[in-house]
Amino acid sequence: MMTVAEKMTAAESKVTAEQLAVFGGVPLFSEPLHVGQPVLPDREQLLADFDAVMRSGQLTNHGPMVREFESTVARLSNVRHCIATCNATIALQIVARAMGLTGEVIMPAFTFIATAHAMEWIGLTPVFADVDPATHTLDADSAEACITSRTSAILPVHLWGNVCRPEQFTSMCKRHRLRLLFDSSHAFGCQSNNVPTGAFGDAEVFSFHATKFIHAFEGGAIVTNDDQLADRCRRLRAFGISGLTEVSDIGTNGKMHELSAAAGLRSIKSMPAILTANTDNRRAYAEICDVVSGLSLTPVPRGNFSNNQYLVLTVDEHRFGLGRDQLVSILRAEGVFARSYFAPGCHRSEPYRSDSTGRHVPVPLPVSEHLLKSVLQLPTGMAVSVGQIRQIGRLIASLHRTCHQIQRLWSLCDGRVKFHSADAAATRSPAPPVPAFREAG
Ligand code: T4K
Repeated sequence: MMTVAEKMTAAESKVTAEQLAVFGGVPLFSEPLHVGQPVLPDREQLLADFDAVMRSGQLTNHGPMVREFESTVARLSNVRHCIATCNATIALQIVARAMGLTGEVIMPAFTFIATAHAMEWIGLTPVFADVDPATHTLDADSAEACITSRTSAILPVHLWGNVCRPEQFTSMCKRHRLRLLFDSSHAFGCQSNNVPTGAFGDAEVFSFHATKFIHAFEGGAIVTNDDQLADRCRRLRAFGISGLTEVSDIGTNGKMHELSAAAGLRSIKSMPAILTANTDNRRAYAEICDVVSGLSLTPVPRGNFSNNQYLVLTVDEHRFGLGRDQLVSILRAEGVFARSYFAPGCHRSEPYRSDSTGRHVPVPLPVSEHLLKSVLQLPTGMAVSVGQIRQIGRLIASLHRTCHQIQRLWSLCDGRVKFHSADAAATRSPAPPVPAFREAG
């Protein structure tokens, strides 16, 4: 039986491949570190806010907390209207309906499935274009090549908080008379050339899901400077009702409730501290990439200010010595719950992959295909310390040093070490060690 101190030493010094948890060694972290672990607000303060909501008796239907949340988000985004919703997926649907979109909507193939499903759910056809290799956001030329007489809108995504070049898409949409809607789920608090996200295009949509930079447990928001569009979104968010009884539209129930708004407001108060932690963490991860060949950190585009909520690494298998899926499996076994968002890609997910008409994928997607196989996201946020990132750095450096040994052991395991291949089973705890390995070796 190892003592706690011995266990810690063993976990800290992964000098040889045999010491890796994936081959039966002691995991580096006994409590897994996650991508997107929510930043919890101060409990006392949040409970006091909840108590105020309860005492007011107004639990939902656009009460004072939601109104304050909306005005705060609008102010921070420098935009006239904010329409808070129960999540970003519903927000995308509401705004697409409010814009009167029809036919096809062009979006990146490399995004969370909600971008596509939100459109498909309301009878629109998602059309997937490729992304830029440096920023991972929608490639303007590829998007333009997808435009047909059926296209009604372009839906770029500020992926990882990297703000798409708005002027490029604005002029393209003007030229082709299309609506421009940004999926800004990752980009609350980000800026492009000192302009905050929120006022680009006809409208933008933020997500305030628990895993996001700023969260309301669940939540979303539509932001726009278009007065008419905002009015229509407000109506569609609440059943299409205008006034007390009159129904003027087919609406849904997309409202945010008061407790969510209270949590969102608390989260916004922590924004400076979260930004500092994310920036420090980014710096610590950048130091790892500086010294380990074959790993690169997705850069923040020039002129952008990022909330740094996602730390995205690209693995060059040839130079690093291990493939992305292999690295994710090894890290997870060590308690570093890396993700491989958004493999296998929207175009390879149902119902789009089985559609035989080809209408979803009219252009080649080489960059998306490459990124879907080579990028991973590492834990960050306030739940992860710079010290822990340095431990991850030492581990990764040692993986690179011992990659040949790892590959040899891996092949000896003869399939007992499972390659991580998709994030479907991602919420499971780290893979159990492979006890039979040493017999094989
Ligand atoms: N567009 C884009 C580009 C998006 O990325 C998203 C959502 C949307 C639209 C739609 O936004 P919403 O309709 O959700 O507002 C997450 C989120 O569910 C989803 O909001 C997000 N994007 C997507 C990228 O990721 P997972 O698969 O990461 O969630 P999960 O449950 O695996 O959580 C990650 C880790 O965080 C867990 O391993 C443990 C920890 N965690 C998570 C939650 C929810 C906690 O500790 N506590 C928690 O409450 O999906």
